Amino acid sequence: MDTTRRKLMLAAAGVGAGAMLAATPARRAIAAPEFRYKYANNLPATHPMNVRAREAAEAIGKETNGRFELAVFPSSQLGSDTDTLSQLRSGGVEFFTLSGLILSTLVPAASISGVGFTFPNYDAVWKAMDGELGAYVRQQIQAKGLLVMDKIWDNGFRQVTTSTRPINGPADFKDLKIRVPVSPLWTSMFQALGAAPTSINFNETYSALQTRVVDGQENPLAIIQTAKLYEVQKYCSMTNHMWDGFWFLMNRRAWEKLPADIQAIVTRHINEAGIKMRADVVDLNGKVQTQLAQQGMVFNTPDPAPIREALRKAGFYKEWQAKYGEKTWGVFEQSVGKLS
Ligand code: X2X
Repeated sequence: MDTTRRKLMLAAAGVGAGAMLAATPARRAIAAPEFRYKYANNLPATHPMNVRAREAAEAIGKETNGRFELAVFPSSQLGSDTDTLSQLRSGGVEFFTLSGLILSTLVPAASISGVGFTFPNYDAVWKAMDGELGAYVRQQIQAKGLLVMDKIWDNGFRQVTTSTRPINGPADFKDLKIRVPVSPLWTSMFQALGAAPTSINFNETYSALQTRVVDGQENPLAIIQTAKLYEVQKYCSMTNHMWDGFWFLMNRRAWEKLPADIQAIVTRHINEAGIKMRADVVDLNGKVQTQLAQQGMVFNTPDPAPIREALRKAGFYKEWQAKYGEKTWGVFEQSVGKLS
């Protein structure tokens, strides 16, 4: 190496070291956190998921004296669900809430809570998801190298919206171009109903509806409202065809880096936020229908029985029973009762 180059390199190293030294006291002065972890999700900032997550982040900051900062990224700001799941696995993102149905691309059993018309009401949901079925799914998630909080966060019971027609019964699904999240169970269910489902991540759903790539979608009312889907949809049919929830997932290496006291504080506040958001979502889903109607949506409530029967006739339940296998299906039926 010639001397000029060596001198330049030494100079560069010197500047670097000097800058680092200079930065240290400044950073102390503003009390930079020891840990700054990212929490990504796909919902608008106004949805209870993000309202409660921001509250939890603040409480965690206070209780750790600023040692731990939880940075909340709503609206798929860090990427689509599919992208974010990869980032979570690689450690680019530390926390992520994801529907069990979408997570099933990695953990097949995780979609089981989304089998159509499983839960008659929330009592049945929490009994299963805070009970044995949830524990079983969490085990399966951990077997794939991810960690997960105990309390699943609520998405809600899903309703069908379209720009073309209401769903009064199974016949109205025929050839309906409907957006579904990226998940084999979702696609299979709407195919069984005779619809033409397309897998689209949530961050592209509004524009897919607006440009008429698809004519319909299905989501709980709280999302139809907060994501403004009513702007690009006309009919809302209260099918309650499926309950959906979000597992609060964690990158294992990132989690294991945290001291036990910080882990305990984060765990407590995240689970508490999950419980609070469950109540908010139920509340919002209950009261937002009036608002959506004022914004021009036309509501109807079809009888669920013939829709469920159409699924059964198409062999949907049999097919998925075989796909999950005896073990998983056994835990499922123990939790929710016999399905077929
Ligand atoms: O993608 C959706 O429709 C959403 C927001 O409900 C889920 O995350 C499953």
